[in-house]
Amino acid sequence: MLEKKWWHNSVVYQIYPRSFYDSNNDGIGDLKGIISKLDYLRKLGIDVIWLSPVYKSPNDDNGYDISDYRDIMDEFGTMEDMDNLLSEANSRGIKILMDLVVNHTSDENIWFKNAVRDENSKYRDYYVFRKAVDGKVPNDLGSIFSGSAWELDEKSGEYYLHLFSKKQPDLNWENEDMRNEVYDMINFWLDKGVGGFRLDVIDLVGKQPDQCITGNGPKLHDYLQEMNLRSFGNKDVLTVGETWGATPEIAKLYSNPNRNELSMVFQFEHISLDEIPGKSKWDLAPLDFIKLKEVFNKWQTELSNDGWNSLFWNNHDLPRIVSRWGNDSKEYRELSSKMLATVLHMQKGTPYIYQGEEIGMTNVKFDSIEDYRDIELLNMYKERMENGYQKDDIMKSIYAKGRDNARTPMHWDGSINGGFSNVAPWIKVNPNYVDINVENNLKDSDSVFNHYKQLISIRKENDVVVYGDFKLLDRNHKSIFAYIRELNNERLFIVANFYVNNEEFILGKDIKFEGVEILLSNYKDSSEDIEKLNLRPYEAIIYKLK
Ligand code: TEU
Ligand code: CA
Repeated sequence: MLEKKWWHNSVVYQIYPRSFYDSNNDGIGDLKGIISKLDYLRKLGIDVIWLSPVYKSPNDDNGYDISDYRDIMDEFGTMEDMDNLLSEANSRGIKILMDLVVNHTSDENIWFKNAVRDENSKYRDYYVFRKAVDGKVPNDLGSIFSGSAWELDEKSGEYYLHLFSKKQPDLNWENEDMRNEVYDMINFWLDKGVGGFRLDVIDLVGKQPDQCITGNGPKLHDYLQEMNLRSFGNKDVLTVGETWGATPEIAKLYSNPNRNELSMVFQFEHISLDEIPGKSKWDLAPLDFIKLKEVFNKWQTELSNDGWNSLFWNNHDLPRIVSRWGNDSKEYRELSSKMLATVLHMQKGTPYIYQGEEIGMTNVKFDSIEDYRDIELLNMYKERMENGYQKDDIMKSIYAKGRDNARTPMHWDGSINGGFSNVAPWIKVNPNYVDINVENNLKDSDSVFNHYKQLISIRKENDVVVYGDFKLLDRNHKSIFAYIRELNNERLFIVANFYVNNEEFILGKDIKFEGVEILLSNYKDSSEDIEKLNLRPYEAIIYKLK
């Protein structure tokens, strides 16, 4: 039996501070802006906020390049604002997760500056410097943001490793002093009362660059057990690792409570199902829906009591789900947003909502590459232009997968810039803010916001949503996602039409029941005749079986 934890029935809301709310009209979201919106989040019913990085940073990768782990980014405010955010959130029963980016730092971090300034300083070994090989880079390792993962340090003639941008030098986890400094820093934030951490690309810290091993290196879990022991292990916090390469077997290594590593991980298997296998996220393919069900089914059933799932469609690196796998046309945007939310939130695990998802925000299409800001996308654009790709094709990839889709400012109301700021924001707003915004959502009892709110309260009121077993139904149905959740005598039947055509669903005879009650639907008049359902476009229903 799984020991119960507070984060088992929690719902997390991710804030990308730069784009959430600008309190002082300089075009950049900030901590005071977040504080002023806490009551909005309380209305939604979330328990935890995951804050994307707010530490001091030159913003080569919007804060994922940290120059000082114990200070706050100037544009976002001060440490006093941060302390206020913590106490204001805590007083509303909301915990704050910090984003822990410890695979790399900024090249403007004092550690890296020392490492470059003096080859004999102890900081040199905090990073990964290697001699040139035949006057060239040490090996073929590539950066996730295009090009080589090695950058020349002119001063010494050696190369340093950067799996992301060249302003994000990788830390060397083999170095014990460096690890100790990281643990001290984690304790600094724990002492401030944070509710936990989201660990950025944590699967990379066991890297063995000389063997070209990056993810899932041999000492990865030793480091995590050491981190747990030396920092958050004796605190009742939520820790979630970002692990792109995780399989259920690997996820159990991280999240089996007996192993004292993390509470849970983000797995990305479902997120890669619309790209050409073996190529990059930019190489687009239609979603394989049967595969999607298979992947969820695997994760829902295989962790069992030896680990815990996270549930998400969106984050600051991913396109908006309604544009991706729903339908963002005027007619179907709300219906399909609610359908996607229902399919995800009734599964077993801790759900994560990314800012704007709860009002059905969509992808954006800027005509000009000049309007984009994300380093990953801009590097890819440059590389593909140089390699002779057609500009139209590159833009198609950006529209479908670019990270800036998720990073345009939050839409608060129909006023200029969606009420995010009075001045031109750091990145343009999506022009559809006029319709899609918080104010409209709060006014309308059938809004996407209110659907999310109800999904959260169904989770809170029904243990079966939190702990029930998951059973996928009719796995080969080409349009319908249906499953049963079961705990003791409680049963829920979730059925959703993923597509725009009407679809029929026949319930298996093995499922016995005496009556049904509809807990939630995205249509007003859904049928209770569940033995044979005719689902309308994107119709999604939660039934309680009696
Ligand atoms: O993301 C890790 C990561 O691998 C992503 O950059 C991913 O490859 C890409 O966005 C989707 O293909 C984390 C952070 O979430 C991301 O924002 C950072 O840029 C990155 O780490 C470096 O810190
Ligand atoms: Ca501001």
